[in-house]
Amino acid sequence: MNVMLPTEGSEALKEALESVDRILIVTHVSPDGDAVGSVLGLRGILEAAGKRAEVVMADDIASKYQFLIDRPVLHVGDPLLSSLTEEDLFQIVIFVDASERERVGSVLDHLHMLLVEGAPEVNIDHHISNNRFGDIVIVDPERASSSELVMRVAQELGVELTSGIADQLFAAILTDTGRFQYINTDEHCLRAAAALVEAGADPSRIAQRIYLERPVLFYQLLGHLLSTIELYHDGRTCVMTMPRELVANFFPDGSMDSEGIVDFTVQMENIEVGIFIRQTGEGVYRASLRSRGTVDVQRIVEAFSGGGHESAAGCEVLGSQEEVKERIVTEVGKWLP
Ligand SMILES: [Mn+2]
Repeated sequence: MNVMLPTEGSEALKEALESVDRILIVTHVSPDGDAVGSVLGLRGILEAAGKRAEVVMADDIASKYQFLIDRPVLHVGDPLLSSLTEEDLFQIVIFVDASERERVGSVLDHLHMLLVEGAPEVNIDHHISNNRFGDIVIVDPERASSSELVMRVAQELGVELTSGIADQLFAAILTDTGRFQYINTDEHCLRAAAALVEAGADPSRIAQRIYLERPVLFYQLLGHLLSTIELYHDGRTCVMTMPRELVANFFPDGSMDSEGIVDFTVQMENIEVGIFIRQTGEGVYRASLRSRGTVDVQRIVEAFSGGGHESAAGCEVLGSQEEVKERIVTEVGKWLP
């Protein structure tokens, strides 16, 4: 099949969806709350519109988001996927919350086996760094989360949100705005959140499941991490580091979830930029940056080929811990007012 494609917007998507029955949904590696909530919500919306939709991911969904899963997602190599017949192949693929195709990781290499030839690619995202790949592009960097764009799709299709879908989409907004605290928190995402609560989302339950059920060990480790805090640039830049050996002491099974730790680096007086550096491999470090608003950290990580948003961004840097720290701190210094 060959869908003729207008290029921009949810109307184009609606048109394309009219001629397909089987839809594949993919998102970025290490899926965060926005990725998980948005793909699950989108799957539910498409199913409500009478389509068959499946989510395929490179990585597992973190345990704190698993309460959002109404039906399992698929992974590359799942028997169900390797046994697809010609008639089962997906007719369109929707990338969600991925600033470029490569962000979906190993799923990308398998797409050709899952899709009919010429299947259009849809790009739904809110990263300013999105490279506008795909045949149908629904990219709006003004939105705080991808889930708000998924809500637009629901509207376009005339699908009414169930409380389950509302929970998924609410979790996405909640996490991508840092619980409505990051500078991307605006009237649009708050209105979207209100609409989701009206549709049955339960904000308190969602927040409790995501933020208030971390293992005690996490907080014991956090105590050590807080003591690694160093300040630079007259106390306007905060750096926290997480050595791999320390993590291994507390979580020898590798189940450590470091999401959200970076937020502690911007919770002190006078801080403009917070940096959290963790080792991910031999001589490989992952840095997460947060801004309180005066500095655009997505511009800072560009120097290291990273990506993200104005107030939250990340990158990978090679070297020793000291070298990595120094390079990033120096780069931050160039952008501080
Ligand atoms: Mn997002």
